[in-house]
Amino acid sequence: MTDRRDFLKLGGVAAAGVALASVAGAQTSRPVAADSPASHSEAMKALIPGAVDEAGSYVLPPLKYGYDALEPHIDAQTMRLHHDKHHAGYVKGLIGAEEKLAEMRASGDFAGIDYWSRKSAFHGAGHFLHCVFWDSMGSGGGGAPTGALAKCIERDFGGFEAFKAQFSAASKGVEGSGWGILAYQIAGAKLVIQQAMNHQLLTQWGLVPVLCVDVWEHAYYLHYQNQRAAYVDAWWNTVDWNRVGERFGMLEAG
Ligand code: MN3
Repeated sequence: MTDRRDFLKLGGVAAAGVALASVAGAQTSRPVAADSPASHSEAMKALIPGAVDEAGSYVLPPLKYGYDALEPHIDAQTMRLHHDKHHAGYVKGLIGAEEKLAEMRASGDFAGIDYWSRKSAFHGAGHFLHCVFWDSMGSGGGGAPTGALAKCIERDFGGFEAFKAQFSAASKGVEGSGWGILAYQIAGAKLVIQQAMNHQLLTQWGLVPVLCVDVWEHAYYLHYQNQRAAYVDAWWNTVDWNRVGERFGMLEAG
């Protein structure tokens, strides 16, 4: 019991330190390993843009464009509900799951481990994918990628049209709620397309999402009703290939 109290006390001190650093306006209050340059840490964080604040706490990143910026392809009301309510719910859920896991470690009582591990995976994957989703879109989007990303798509899928056909088919075909995801596979240093059910099921390990489309009904039902395919076809017009290419460039450089 003494060990546990000491642990909690230490944890409290560490938490207070982080809070004080945040109040003082420190750029980075999360310690960085001595052999890990801060620039590397920032680059890694940028892969899932806006997912955490300067203190390393999960936050809902603001949209970088207006709610109506993606019209007529994605309507403003859908964007407002999707971002402000649905995505916010995943952030709250992830924070709550991690708090519960910390409570379990502190108490030594892991009776709820299955439930809270599942919640952590669900809400965490949901939070991270939405960060990439918002960041990959913009007004005046569409077209095709250029540069290194275009070359990699050519190499790994046999051309942009073949890639687009597979990505569209995968996204339209997700059973129930989920995502179509273009991801960088670390093991093979190549691009792969995945179907995720919910946010976290059916994907390989060691993938970093580069571009993804949300095919949960909350992403399209107000405007497209049951026509998911029409939504996916229209969604291509929102893709900000410059941003997607920048994200791919960070991975390729790593
Ligand atoms: Mn969603």
